[in-house]
Amino acid sequence: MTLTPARTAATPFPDGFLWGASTTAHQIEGSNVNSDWWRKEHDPPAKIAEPSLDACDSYHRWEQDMDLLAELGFTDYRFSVEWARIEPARGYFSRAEIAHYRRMVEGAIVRGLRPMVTLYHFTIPQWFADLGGFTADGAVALFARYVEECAPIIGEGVTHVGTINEPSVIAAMAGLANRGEQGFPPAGLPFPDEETMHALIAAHHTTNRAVRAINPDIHVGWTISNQVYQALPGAEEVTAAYRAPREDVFIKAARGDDWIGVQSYTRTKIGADGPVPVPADAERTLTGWEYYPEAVSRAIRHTAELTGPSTPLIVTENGIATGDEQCRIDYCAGALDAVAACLKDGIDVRGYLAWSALDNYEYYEYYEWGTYKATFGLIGWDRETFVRPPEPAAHWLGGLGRERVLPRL
Ligand code: IFM
Repeated sequence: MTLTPARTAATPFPDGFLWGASTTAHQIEGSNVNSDWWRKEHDPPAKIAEPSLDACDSYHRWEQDMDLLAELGFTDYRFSVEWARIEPARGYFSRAEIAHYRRMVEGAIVRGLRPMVTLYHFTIPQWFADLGGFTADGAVALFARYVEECAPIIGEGVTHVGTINEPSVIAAMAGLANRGEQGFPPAGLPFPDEETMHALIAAHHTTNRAVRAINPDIHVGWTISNQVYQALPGAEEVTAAYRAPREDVFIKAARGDDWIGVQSYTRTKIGADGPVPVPADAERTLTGWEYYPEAVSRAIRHTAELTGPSTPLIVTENGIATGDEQCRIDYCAGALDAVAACLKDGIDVRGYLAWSALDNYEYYEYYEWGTYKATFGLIGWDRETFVRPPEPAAHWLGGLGRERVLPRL
């Protein structure tokens, strides 16, 4: 079955536009046993709905995944390398895991997929967590040493490297943990741990330089979660104050980078007393978020305002958790209309990578990762056999990549 969107294609991709899908190691590889998340998933007080276990076994099946993406028409693949595998014990770097990720980079290139590599996407080695994570003494230097050890993976043929994924969410989770709280509030993000925030910004700047030292031709950036905070009438100042430590500080830290990743899915309305929960009658996705395809355009415009014209933008995540394929196509078509409008307005958007290539270990309601029920995948998979059928949206989106056009407004 191939579903088609209501709109027809119109805007040509600019030259070199990245057209792909994103994943991350822990959410798809399976058995990430040396990571802090694996430990948390098996810790009853953490109340995680289900552990990640095998995930979709992409650690062993990455070639099939890349075959599918290339056959579908995508030209770019964003994936992460897993620090907990590469450095499972402090100072011990696994040559086998480094070779594994290098094979993935080369495997992408031979299939015509440009690899975009994330160095840190939410999971850290257990030994690093035990030290105290990013606020421990010497933490930034330890992260930088790991990045330097990734040189054989990213040194040749990798065009884009992302240092840290969604630092605002990491700082928010650290804030929750420090206060002994569990679960996100019903709207908005928890207040961040400010020490973690500053450490992550320092880690980004340090490793940005480290990656350039490995290969100055690599385009380095980081990828920022954008909650599309919208002020209700009269709440403009409250909104700006709410957003500043949760989002703007990380966007501003990207000034001067080669690019910044924009990641958005929904919006958050802010009233005089702070975030307003999504009304009960609003259309929601499987994560409980409001259905709001325009999010990406709001996120792009806000990011561009803060970084200025000299920092190109790439949509590094955008998509929807749904079991309804027509809904997935409609959401993506709406989002791409918005991207096309931003391009027409002269904003320097250099790519669109959908979240996610595969169904994966995800958010649930207002909690952190912990379920396979929130299906974001362009490609599904059977939990017994791991057989991976592409969804109709994958054929549609990949087809746009072949045509090199975006939907019309
Ligand atoms: O799955 C996550 C990803 O790890 C970070 N950005 C949001 C995605 C969708 O929930």
